[in-house]
Amino acid sequence: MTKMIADSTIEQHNGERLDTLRADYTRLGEQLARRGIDIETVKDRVAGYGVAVPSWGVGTGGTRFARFPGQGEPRHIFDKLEDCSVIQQLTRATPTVSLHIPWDKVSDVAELRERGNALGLGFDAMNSNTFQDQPGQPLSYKYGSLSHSDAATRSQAVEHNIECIEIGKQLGSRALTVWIGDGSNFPGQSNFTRSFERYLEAMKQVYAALPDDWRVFTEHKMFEPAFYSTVVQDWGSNYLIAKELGPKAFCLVDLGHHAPNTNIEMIVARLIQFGKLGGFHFNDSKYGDDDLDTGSIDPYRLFLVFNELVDAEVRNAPGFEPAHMLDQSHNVTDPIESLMVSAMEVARAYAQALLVDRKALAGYQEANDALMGSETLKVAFRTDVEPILAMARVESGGAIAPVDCYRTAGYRTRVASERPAATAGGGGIV
Ligand code: LRH
Ligand code: MN
Ligand code: MN
Repeated sequence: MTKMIADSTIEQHNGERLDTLRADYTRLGEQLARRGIDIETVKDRVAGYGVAVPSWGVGTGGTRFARFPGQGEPRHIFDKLEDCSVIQQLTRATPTVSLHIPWDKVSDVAELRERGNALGLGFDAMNSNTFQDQPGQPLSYKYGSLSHSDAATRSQAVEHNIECIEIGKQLGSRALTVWIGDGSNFPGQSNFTRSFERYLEAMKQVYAALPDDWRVFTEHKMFEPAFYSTVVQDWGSNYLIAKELGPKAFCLVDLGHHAPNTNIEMIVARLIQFGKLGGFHFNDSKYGDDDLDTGSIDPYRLFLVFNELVDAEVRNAPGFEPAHMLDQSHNVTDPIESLMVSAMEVARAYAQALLVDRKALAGYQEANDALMGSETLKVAFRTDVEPILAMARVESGGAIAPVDCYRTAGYRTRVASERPAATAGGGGIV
């Protein structure tokens, strides 16, 4: 296997920290035992947890207004895979990559698959892109794609999605995520019903091209780039789509795609209850689709989402198999560091949710004891589970403190000397 960070660097890093970690882990184990929780069981479940890295997240500068390229930015999909493998090597929490076509230019699929294998990475959901025009594209998406008023433009968008499935099939992916920017900026610009009918008709063609063991995830987003109406704007429309399309269609919840204060964990619960939760794009936000690092603004909300997921997991909710992916991109950090931190934040939320005393919680809910219901969640959320996460990482070859280890390894400086500086440019809607 090709390793971007030398094993010796990780071993030395861990060696310097292992005694302290063992002491912290033992102490936490004792505390949890008093609460009737076996720390080893929690650690094993955390060790088995994985979240996919978005290929578009390893480049810097995906804001709407400007790009400020960082040092050693990936030049192409192979560089991106190497960056993703660093994230996986150090955190052991990101075994797969989610590609975005045609941002990821794939000319030789077999070579890409091989490279992924060599780096120890698999391929998660494929993402299509009909929210931008590409150079040389015959028909424009300026006025929409899968819901466009023009049948030929809709067909072009359908064909693109089918092409993404074809590439994904060869890579070992088993899902397609479809997000469209279709919508309108003026009342009267488009007919809500006709647009949605056209979208559904087009998506039925995409659905028909899915292999038997594939799923399609449709992703809703309240607004942007359209500012008056959006065709797939919320989980209600998304649920209708998944219902209309059939059993292989599910809803994807991107945490940044809701109005501020929306109760996202409740949306998650509803989708689970009706068997239509497909997966997540984890990120965080303060205002809109900010694509900030996961858990950087509201870690409690992330925990509450995971609380619903663990609730479904422990009661074996039928058809419950959500895909977990990150979706973030911004300007001010090294993206490898940000993605590592985000991956650890989702694993942390999972670990904390595993600590919830569900029996006690159910009792308080039955008894209408609101305060103790809330406290039961808070006790789990307040627990510092870092020793569990770190121990799970060390035991699978990762680093105790991935960001420190990454900095010591000097990876960014090394690739900066191999990869020519990217030029600054305009932003895009991502
Ligand atoms: C849209 C979105 C969607 C895209 C990605 C780049 O805002 O969340 O998932 O594919 O950003
Ligand atoms: Mn997204
Ligand atoms: Mn988004």
